[in-house]
Amino acid sequence: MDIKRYLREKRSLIEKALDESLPKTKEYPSLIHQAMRYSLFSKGKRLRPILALASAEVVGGKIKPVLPVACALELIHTWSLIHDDLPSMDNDDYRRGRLTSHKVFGEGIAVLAGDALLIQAFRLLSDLKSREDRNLKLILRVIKEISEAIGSRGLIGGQTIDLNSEGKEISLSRLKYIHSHKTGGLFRVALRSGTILSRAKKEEIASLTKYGEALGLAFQIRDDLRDKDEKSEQRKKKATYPALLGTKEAERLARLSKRKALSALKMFGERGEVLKELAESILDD
Ligand code: GRG
Repeated sequence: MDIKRYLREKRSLIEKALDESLPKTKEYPSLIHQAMRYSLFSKGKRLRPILALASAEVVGGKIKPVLPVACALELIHTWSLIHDDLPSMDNDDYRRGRLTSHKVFGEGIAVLAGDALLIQAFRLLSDLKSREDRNLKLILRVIKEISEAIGSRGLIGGQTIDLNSEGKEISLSRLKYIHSHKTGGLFRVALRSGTILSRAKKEEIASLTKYGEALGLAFQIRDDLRDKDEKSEQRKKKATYPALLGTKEAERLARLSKRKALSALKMFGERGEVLKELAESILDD
């Protein structure tokens, strides 16, 4: 399968749907719409929406009913990045190859742009006019799972423990908690949303959940390994897999997680090929 072509096609679908999902820049108050679009349309890889669409295809579902959920996940991801970059969090000046939102628009507008993206995600998820009634229960289930993945028991919980661990030595289980909640949760729910909306069987949902969890962990360790030589003061305060386990052990854990992700695809046979290739391209080792 030609994964590069697959990614190009899916990205173009997603970009168009994302554009339609937000108010135009000119709409009053223009400043907030400008800030929302500035962060959303910088160079994101769109991994979470692609995973949601691919998971639907793997279980024989259609793309169209999953597209609003895929976009909502990207809006949510962008909210988390804007807020993660704020001076009170990671204090980063650059994101996705350009200045962070607060550097361009000021801290107040950056906070609001993140909030507005998060709220627009739920507006999109609950936009039922084009949906069939028989899907309503499934959509509610997906909204619930996404809320759980990003609330105080999910992403915000992970960020809380991360903030509270800065500059301290932490255990491996705490590090795992931080990353499975900060990063893993959105991967996991992306895979689950696509399969739930495609009316997949329980065993299929369970296997793709395992794939999402293992992929999320491997992705986080790879990201830590790539950043490990970065010397910023903020980065040095952070606990990472290579800092805690050493580079070799972190690499071993990343390989192990990748193998786990791939073995969760066994039951799908050839249909799982796209997720296999996606894992290879995301983890590129
Ligand atoms: C909501 C207050 C608040 C905080 C958010 C979850 C979180 C806390 C922050 C996530 C920020 C972060 C840097 C997480 C590490 C995972 C990671 C490498 C994210 C970047 O994901 P990519 O590579 O980014 O998919 P692109 O730009 O391609 O979308």
